[in-house]
Amino acid sequence: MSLPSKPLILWPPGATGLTYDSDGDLIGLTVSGEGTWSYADGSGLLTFTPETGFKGYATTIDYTFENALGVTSNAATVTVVYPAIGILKTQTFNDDVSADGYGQIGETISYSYNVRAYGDAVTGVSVTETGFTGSGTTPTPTYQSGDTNTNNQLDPGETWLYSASYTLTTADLAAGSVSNQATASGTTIFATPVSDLSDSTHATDGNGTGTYGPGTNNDDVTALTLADQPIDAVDSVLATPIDAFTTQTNVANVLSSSR
Ligand SMILES: [Ca+2]
Ligand SMILES: [Ca+2]
Ligand SMILES: [Ca+2]
Ligand SMILES: [Ca+2]
Repeated sequence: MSLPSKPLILWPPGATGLTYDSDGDLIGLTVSGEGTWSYADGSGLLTFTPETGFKGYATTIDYTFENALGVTSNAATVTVVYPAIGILKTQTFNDDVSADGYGQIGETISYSYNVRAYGDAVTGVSVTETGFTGSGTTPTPTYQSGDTNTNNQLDPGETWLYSASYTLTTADLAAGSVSNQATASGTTIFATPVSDLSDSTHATDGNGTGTYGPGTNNDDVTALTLADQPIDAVDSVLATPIDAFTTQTNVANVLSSSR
C-alpha cells in the first residue's frame, strides 16, 4: 500500500498575495473580499483567516493526493462558512405638523429595516429596537415583505423589510436628538445562532456607509438631530415713545415661540 504524498492544492484563480516556500510551492494567497489561505507543509494544515466582517461562504478549495505510483486521487473540497445575519436601518423625519424643518410634538420618525442572511438560511428571525433613546414608546419593527419563496425563513438572496414609527415627545425635543439601534437575530438552519446590530445608511452616522453584518464600522447607531426651533424675540409696540420723564413702566420684550 502506498502512503499519500503531500497534497496538490488546487488554489482558486484570481487570488493575490501569492507566497511560496523554498521549494517554490505555492503555500498561501489572499482571496479579495474573503480572507487569506495558508498551507503548512509540516502539519498539513490548511488555514483560512477571514477579513474583518467576512460572512457567508468562502471560495472553496479542492485538493488531491498523488500516491507513490503516480496515481492521483479524486478531489476533496474544503468548505468554510461564516453564517451571519445583517441589518441596515434608515429613518425619515416626517416634518408634517408644522413643515418648518424643526421637530414639533406629534411629528413622527419612520424607520425601515432591511435584513439579509449570509451563508445559510435563518429561521426565527426577530428584529427589535435595543438601543432607543426616545422618551416615548419604543418602536416595534413589524415585518412587511421579503420572504419571496414564502418558506418563512430568511434565505440568502432575500431582503426582508421591517418598518416602525415613532412619535416625538416634549422630552425628545428638549433632548435635541433621538438615536436608536436595532438588533436582528435568528438561528441558521444548522442551529447556529446569529445576530447583528444595525448599521445606519445615513451619511452623517458612523462612517457614513451602511454595511450588513458585524465588523468594524458596520454597527453604527442611527441618529436624528432635532434642530432647536428659533425663539422669536418680539418687541412690544408702545403706543407712545418712552419718555424718560414720565412714569411709564410697561416697557418689555416678549419672547414668543410656537413650540
Ligand atoms: Ca416641524
Ligand atoms: Ca424565504
Ligand atoms: Ca457604518
Ligand atoms: Ca451590523
